[in-house]
Amino acid sequence: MSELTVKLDISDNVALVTLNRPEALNSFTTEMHATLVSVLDQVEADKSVRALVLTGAGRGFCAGQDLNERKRGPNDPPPDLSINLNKYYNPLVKRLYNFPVPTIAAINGVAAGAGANVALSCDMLFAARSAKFIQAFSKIGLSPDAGGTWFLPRLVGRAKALGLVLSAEPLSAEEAERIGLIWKVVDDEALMETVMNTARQFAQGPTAGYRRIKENFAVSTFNSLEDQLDIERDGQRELGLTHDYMEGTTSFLEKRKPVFKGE
Ligand code: LHQ
Repeated sequence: MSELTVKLDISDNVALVTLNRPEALNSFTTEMHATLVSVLDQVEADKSVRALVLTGAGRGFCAGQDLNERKRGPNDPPPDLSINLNKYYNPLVKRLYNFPVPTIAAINGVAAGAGANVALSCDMLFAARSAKFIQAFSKIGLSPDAGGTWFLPRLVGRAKALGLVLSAEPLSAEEAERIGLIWKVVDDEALMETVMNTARQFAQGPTAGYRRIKENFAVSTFNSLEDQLDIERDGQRELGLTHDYMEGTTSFLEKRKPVFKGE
């Protein structure tokens, strides 16, 4: 049987999701999208999972859309690219952005086009020192999709965002960290260990609190300070009733390590 185009390994309450078309730098085919949907369904249904890691097999993270699927003969009708975005990329980006547990992108190599922007929908990005980010869209006459025009200006400001998108120049991992596009750059050989250690820490952490952090950040983009203060208050009211808040404060006062249940 041929290898799955997306692999799933669950251990220590962490789901490791690996895009697995290394021969094409893990670019997205329709089949890979469909497999990823079913993998994420499996992860979400498994309540033992308290952190998710997304990475790529081989030397790339993801080169965006597989352009072989976009091949067109002179007599073919013009494509409607929105169909694919509607069906796959947009739901994927929304799903990762709102995923109920912390998500980490382990950028093991080049992340181009929609591949770069799918990574940006994760909560924390670690990149191997040799990795690169390329907003490749303008090279093929497109504008960024998969959330690029939303994430980029928010993360790095208009000047850098437009520069990256219009030039389609590769951005090194070190520069990506410097301008605030990612959390951390890590030596290539240490990437997966660093990421998995972080994910395992999340998986033993206060999962309900993490979920609320993500939710509050997501809505803050559109809120006034007044509204956001109310949302923070309502969140603390709920979190104050959790086991993990009680455990967090009690363990601090008892000078011991907390044992969180995630609820
Ligand atoms: C690929 C790809 C690829 C197929 C590498 N497809 N084979 C678009 C349209 C429709 C709707 C939805 O949204 C989108 C969003 C998008 O994502 S548009 C942007 C699509 N992506 C790109 O334009 C990037 C294309 N790839 C590249 O520019 C380079 O491959 C990069 C800079 C990523 C890496 O360069 P290298 O390290 O020099 O590797 P390579 O080019 O030699 O690639 C290795 C192999 O992977 C090669 O195959 P081969 O059989 O010759 O070894 C490539 O053809 C294949 N590959 N990207 N997107």
